[in-house]
Amino acid sequence: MIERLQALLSEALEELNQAADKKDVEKVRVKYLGKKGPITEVLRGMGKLSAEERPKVGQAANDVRGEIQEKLDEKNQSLEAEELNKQLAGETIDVTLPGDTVKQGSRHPLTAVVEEIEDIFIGLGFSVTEGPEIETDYYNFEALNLPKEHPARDMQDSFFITEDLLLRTQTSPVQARTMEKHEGRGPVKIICPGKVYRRDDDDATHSHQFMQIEGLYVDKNIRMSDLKGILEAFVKKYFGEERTIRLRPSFFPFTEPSVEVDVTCGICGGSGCRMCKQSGWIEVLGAGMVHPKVLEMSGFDPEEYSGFAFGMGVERFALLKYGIDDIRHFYTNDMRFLNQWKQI
Ligand code: 2U9
Repeated sequence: MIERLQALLSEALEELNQAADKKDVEKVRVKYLGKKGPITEVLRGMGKLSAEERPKVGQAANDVRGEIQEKLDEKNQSLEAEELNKQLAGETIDVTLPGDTVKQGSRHPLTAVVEEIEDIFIGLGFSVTEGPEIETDYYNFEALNLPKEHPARDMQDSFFITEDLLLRTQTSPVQARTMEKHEGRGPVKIICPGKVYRRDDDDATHSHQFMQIEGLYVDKNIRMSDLKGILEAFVKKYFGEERTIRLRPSFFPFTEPSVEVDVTCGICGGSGCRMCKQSGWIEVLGAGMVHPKVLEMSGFDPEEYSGFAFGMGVERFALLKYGIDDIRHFYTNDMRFLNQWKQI
């Protein structure tokens, strides 16, 4: 009986040696240790053995069963390790393969120009103030001396949301709100950048949505010469020291007197060319002394205080400085256009 058990052990170990995977190992287990296997059979037949033989055979059967089980476990472990190694070998990263390039974004050109202009005015002592793009009729029009019947309030020109709410047509309401907050005490020295909206057919030089920067300086004794000095300093810093400005009389409801501001042409230097329609000048800003009614409506005494204001379209400043031919480039997100602005 003991020899038979030894033979079974050798057979089982031999078969286990040949096992290629866990399924084969399981087959060996069922064959030798299963309920119908030869070792179970030996144990069942123990009753027929003599009292002397029984413990010896029992011990031997248990030993053989234990050893087979141990070898089965070992084999399973080594198969698992082999499998894992194979998987890891298949997953190794080839560090010599070319990587995926990370596409780096950049500031939108309009943002870059707004920040450039902001920096210049901060250098001239202005603070940057922002406000809502949805405005009330009062702040967008009334407080800026655009009374009810004024043509600029026409539904044809503005995007109204309700009878009283609209997308702001200029950033001036931010200045009106800021003046109100100052409760009649100067100075107010701010620039207000932001999106504005006007009903317009889009083309190379018009957009129904564009960026404005407006400025306001209210204090005692502010004069037209202060306005001219600030705008000249700004234009020289933005376009170049060789450029100069001139003021022409104009009209805006919120300023009196009002002016339009021209800069000497950057192409011909002022002698006249196609760019400036032979005039030597290019219009870039509107400005003026804040209308006494506007000061009064926002809580300032026009007898005590005066101020200047100005406004500019950011796209126009970007077009002129960087030689862009179509305002729509700023809004159509063509990567070939946007990628050219990484350096500014
Ligand atoms: C307050 C008082 C006065 C802002 C001003 C202009 C002249 C002007 C245009 C330039 C091109 C708008 O973007 S554009 O179409 N702006 O000409 N804006 S004075 O005057 C103000 C603003 C606020 C309280």
